[in-house]
Amino acid sequence: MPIDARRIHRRRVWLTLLLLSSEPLMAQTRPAEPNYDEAKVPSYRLPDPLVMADRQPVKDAATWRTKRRPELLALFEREMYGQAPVKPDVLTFKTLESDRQALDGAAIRKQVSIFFKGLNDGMDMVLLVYLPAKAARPVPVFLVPNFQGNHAVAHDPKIQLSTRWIGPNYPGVVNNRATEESRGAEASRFPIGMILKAGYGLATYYYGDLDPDYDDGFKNGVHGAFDSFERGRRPTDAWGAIAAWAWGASRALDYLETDPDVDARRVILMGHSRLGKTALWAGAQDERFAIVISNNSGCGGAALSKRAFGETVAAINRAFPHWFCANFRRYNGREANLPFDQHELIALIAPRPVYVASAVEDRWADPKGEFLAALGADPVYRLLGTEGLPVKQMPDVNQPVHGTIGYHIRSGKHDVTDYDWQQYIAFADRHLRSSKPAGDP
Ligand code: GTR
Repeated sequence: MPIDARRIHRRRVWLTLLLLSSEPLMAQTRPAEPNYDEAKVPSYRLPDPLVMADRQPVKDAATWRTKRRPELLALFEREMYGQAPVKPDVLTFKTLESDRQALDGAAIRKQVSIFFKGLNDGMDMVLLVYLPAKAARPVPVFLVPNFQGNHAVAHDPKIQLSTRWIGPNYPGVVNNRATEESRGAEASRFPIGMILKAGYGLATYYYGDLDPDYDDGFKNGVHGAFDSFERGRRPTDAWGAIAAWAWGASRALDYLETDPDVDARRVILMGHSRLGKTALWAGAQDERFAIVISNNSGCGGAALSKRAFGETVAAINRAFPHWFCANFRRYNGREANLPFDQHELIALIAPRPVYVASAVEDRWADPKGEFLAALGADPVYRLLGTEGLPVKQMPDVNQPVHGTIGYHIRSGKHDVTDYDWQQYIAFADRHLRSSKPAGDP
């Protein structure tokens, strides 16, 4: 064949291959209209958290603990979030800055680098900690990952400006880097004054310290640093970004355990939206967290997947292919095949107090699905001797319910508001103000 003809032939073959390969892909990725109609929610059966995979019933706390809980944990790990490495034994901490007169004397501030490989090699996360200056120490602490860098949680010029990649649409971010204009941009979600006044500390880390939130083929962040797979082939149950951000929450707690000003047995992990998903997964795995709070976490967080209301498994995997492990894609459009649902993720936190919060206008996150998942966890909480969720029906708007499972749906949109924080502080007071941390065996 003459060279030109060969070139044309090659191009034809290539085009045919491209068409063939992209067709199923296009069919799969064509955005489906989200369903917001209750009448169109598919009929589904929720798996019973108190029945083992081999259909044996779970009748006592010991069977839950030794058999069912590990079974469920492994299922979520394999099919959804992926497997994260264990705590590195070379973890080290370095206090970058501390001030016992911060925020006009109201707070102790600390900024601590947590080096994952024990080296100052860029593989670290920076934890920002504020503690009430006047409270009796050690104090309980809310640990809350942030979206825009530690400098964005308060108008405090002493907070180190993050130098990492940051999402492009945030205030003051230029070329995916923070500028001075970024300071305090996320402050409305971190009412530090309210938290300190209630006697709690706040610890926060930028989730992008663990893994930048875009699909980079798992080259950057902790994936790049820790992954070494046989022949470079990434297993279908390798950790996604949510698992990495959750792993960071546990590393933050590793540090907090060493801080004499902090009561590490009373650390409340709270996260919003994708970081609410993160909080639930971290809290499910790491039983050191005394309370776990999911704020508007939606699909892949507190909301039941099988309802396919608002954001669906296919929609989330399509928009964020790096969030979950590859196995989770098998359930795109096939929620009925999921051998678990998110009520069982919440149940993994039992008997420790857990709080699920929704917002009326946050239909994308399926508030009803979030409530039903909290309710679906209730039998496990009761088996373990707690009061579980004290209601069977979804409460009215702005009528919080605080059992061992807490729930509220507030008016307004997808966000974290002072109202939400008032509930979280009241919930934490209720469970942690006694001498013995709740859920302590
Ligand atoms: C949305 C996503 C949600 C939620 C949210 C957020 O785009 O579909 O699952 O995580 O982002 O994190 O703000």
